[in-house]
Amino acid sequence: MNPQYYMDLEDEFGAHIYNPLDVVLHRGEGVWVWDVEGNKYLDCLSAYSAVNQGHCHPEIVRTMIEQAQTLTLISRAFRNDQLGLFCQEICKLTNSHKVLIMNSGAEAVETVIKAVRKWGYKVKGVPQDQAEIIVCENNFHGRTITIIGFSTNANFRDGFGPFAPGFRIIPYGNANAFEEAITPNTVAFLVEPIQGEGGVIVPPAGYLKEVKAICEKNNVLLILDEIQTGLGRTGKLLAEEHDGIEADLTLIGKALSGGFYPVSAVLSSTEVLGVLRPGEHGSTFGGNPLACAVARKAISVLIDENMIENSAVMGEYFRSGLSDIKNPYIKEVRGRGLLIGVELVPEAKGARRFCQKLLTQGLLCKETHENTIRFAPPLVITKEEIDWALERIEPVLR
Ligand code: IF1
Repeated sequence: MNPQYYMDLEDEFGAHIYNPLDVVLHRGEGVWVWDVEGNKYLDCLSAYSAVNQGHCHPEIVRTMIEQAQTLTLISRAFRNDQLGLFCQEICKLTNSHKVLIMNSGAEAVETVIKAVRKWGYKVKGVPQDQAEIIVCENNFHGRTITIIGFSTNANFRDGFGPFAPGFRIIPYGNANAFEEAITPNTVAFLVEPIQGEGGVIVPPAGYLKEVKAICEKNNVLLILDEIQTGLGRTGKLLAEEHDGIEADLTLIGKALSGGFYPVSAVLSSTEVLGVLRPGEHGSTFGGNPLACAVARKAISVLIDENMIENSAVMGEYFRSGLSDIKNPYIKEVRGRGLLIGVELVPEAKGARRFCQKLLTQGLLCKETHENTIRFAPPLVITKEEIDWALERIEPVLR
């Protein structure tokens, strides 16, 4: 069928919560996707970094089919033979002692808010219901009421109040502002190592290291939201490695399942996650055998096929290729690994029209924060595929 048929159906029966580009996709393989008319595109968004392993990775497909024919969901009222193996593997990989498995990224964020508040009351001695969590301007941590309550983006929060109290907003990238915002009731600092939706904002070198030291001095927990930056996206398993630190709690999601299934996780220690007792948290699908089997395989192909190293090398190559484009429209090329933002000057009149033009040239990109084009292809991308992309990006930006 022609794409208009699908677009009309979606527009008539689907809630209009997105403003998608007019392309109807049908199939994906590696970095490539095809629309319903057979046109081929290089995916430079990777479903917002949920498809780091490439579309429909054959190994994960095989594992998903096998597990789906064996056991998918039996609730946490009983144990299953995939959860313990997944918990051990993900803890060992990230040097964590305890992990709590959830489904969406926002659920992991909501979970960590519950855990650090309870830690504040039970361990730090903060008075009941007085816990404060510090967050940054331009943050993106999900779409639930609690989370949009501390968003600074009017689009994400207008019309959805009233919101949950207990959050304090500071500028991103400024360790002094963080130290000044701490009170005796502060239990945690929730921050992205690189602000994805905020426009691929990389903080000053050493920011996270400074922040970690301030946390330790003030008995405040550092929560790094690595749901977008984690699992190889920035050229390291976790973006925190660029600063040589370990967060007290780390959130991962998206590519944790290779884009096959919603799986998220809160990685931490016994001291913090130990404050949650049986019956105090949970979810129908959290930690189910299908999710765990898929996630185990998604992690193992990420490591075995050397995708993290490839992200570092190809990210460098892609960023330098973009920086070589001499064009008055380009204000800055920034990012780490294969999380790249090309910020355009205001005279370029916004990034969306370039994404529309790139679409006609066979590239799928998404603007972030009106003036920045985000380039985040799957981590399996090759040098030849980047050259193919650059050959098309350069004339469009001219
Ligand atoms: C949408 C943005 C990206 C995230 C970080 C938590 C979550 C996300 C750092 C929540 C999710 C997604 C959500 C999706 C678009 C996309 C997005 F534009 F919204 F902000 F990537 F930048 N922490 N980001 O990036 O995870 O509940 O979605 O599984 O909502 O439009 P989720």
